[in-house]
Amino acid sequence: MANQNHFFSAHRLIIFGILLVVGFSVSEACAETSRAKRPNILMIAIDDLNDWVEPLGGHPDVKTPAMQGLASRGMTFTNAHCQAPLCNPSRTSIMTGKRPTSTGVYGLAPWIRNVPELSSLVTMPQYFRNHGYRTLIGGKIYHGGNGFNKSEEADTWGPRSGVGAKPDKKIIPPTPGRNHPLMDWGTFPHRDEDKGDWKVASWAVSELENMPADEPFFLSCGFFLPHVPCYATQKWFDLYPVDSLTMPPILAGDRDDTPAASWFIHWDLPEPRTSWLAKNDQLLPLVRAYLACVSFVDSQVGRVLDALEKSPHRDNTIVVLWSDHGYHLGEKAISGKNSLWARSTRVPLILAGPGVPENMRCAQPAELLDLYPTLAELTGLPQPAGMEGISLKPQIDHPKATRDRPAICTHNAGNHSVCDDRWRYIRYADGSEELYDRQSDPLESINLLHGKSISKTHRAIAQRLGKWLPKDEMPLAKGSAHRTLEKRADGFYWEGKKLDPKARIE
Ligand SMILES: [Ca+2]
Ligand SMILES: [Ca+2]
Repeated sequence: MANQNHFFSAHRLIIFGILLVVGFSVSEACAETSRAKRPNILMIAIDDLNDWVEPLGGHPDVKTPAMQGLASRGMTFTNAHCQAPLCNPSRTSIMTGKRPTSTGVYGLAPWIRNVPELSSLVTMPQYFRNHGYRTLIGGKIYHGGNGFNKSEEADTWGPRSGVGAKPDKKIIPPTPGRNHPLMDWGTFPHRDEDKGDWKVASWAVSELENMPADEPFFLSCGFFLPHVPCYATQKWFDLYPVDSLTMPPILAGDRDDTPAASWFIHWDLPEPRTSWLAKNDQLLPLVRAYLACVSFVDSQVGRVLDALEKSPHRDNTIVVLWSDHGYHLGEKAISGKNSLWARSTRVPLILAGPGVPENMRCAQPAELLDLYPTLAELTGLPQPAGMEGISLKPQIDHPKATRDRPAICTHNAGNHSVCDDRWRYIRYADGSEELYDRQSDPLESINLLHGKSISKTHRAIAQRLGKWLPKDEMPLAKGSAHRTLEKRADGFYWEGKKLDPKARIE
């Protein structure tokens, strides 16, 4: 019996051991499979691209076949808005999942790692790297580069973004202020291959062609155009003949019903105002150059998407395309960004790939900071901690389902727009307000809160949307600079200097 017992024990031990080994390798294999099977992410960011893309129909002449192709195989959010109408705060918000009002990053500086309270925020690529993704960043994803420890932000870095080939001197006449070198547009003899965005696209193509198959990847590819200077080669200008070019609707006196604070939020900028563009015959050349650059950058998006299509990753990669904010081309008396109207806040946001239906559109409000939690959900990862956006998965599954939460855009503390599926409510730091019915007034030209007889209905709508305004706003983070505006007890301060409330506005 003793022997038998011993035999049985040994036998059991062996079986147990075999089970352990088998069990271990099965669970290892499962972990490996699920890791390898997690969808990859290809994130394409575009700088200063407004809704002048085919999927959003913001300009009738625009030609963006690559973005249209992406839209046809995915979901276009037609009512998506940035959280700040400026590079650094918008990108900081997208990549950290936090609002500018929570980080205090409102200006072109600081970079989050230079702010002690923000330095340990886990950005989107870091989150995916922590979950086994190989992370790659090329071109313009973040705005600032000072204090950058590249290896902490991503595994692999591609080329920096940039203009690339430039003309010997500026093409347009000297612009107001300090004749900023970036304020330029037009064409001159050069090759597409010599542009910064061409190099960024080539890098992304090569990475896609050589991507290891055994781990999921998060590839971020950021294009610079149509950010100024809007240089493109002649062939892109030829797409937009001068004689038949459609000019954007620029309504005379459109700002007669907007408060002074609407000017203070973009007070002293290198981007010329419409009065200067008109006086210098630069309105049409700017519109044409911007369109040419949009089409050129679309062609670079196309090169990257083609490479994905030809790769073994085509069926297992989520593609997301966004722009950091919009751009005015003469509308509401300005060029540039830094406003709280649709021209500045409305952005392309397109998702495609596993878990996203083809050729769908969603008109519910969406925010760019929703991307981080959305991509976590679409890849089956746990929700990251501290997210202020919410996953867009409910809209992806049911595009017509109402989303209660509006899209909020902030330009320096106290100045916000709140956008639902019909209205836009704006409140500035001095309490002045605007309300637009985007259904009957898509150009947002009639401020329904202007004048003496404001309807009770409009007042009630403003009150309802006003409840969404951010509370407990952070003041400017340490190291804030450029395009900052503060409302102090004695008035507005632009970049630290007090504004004359009666200053002449042109
Ligand atoms: Ca930008
Ligand atoms: Ca107006």
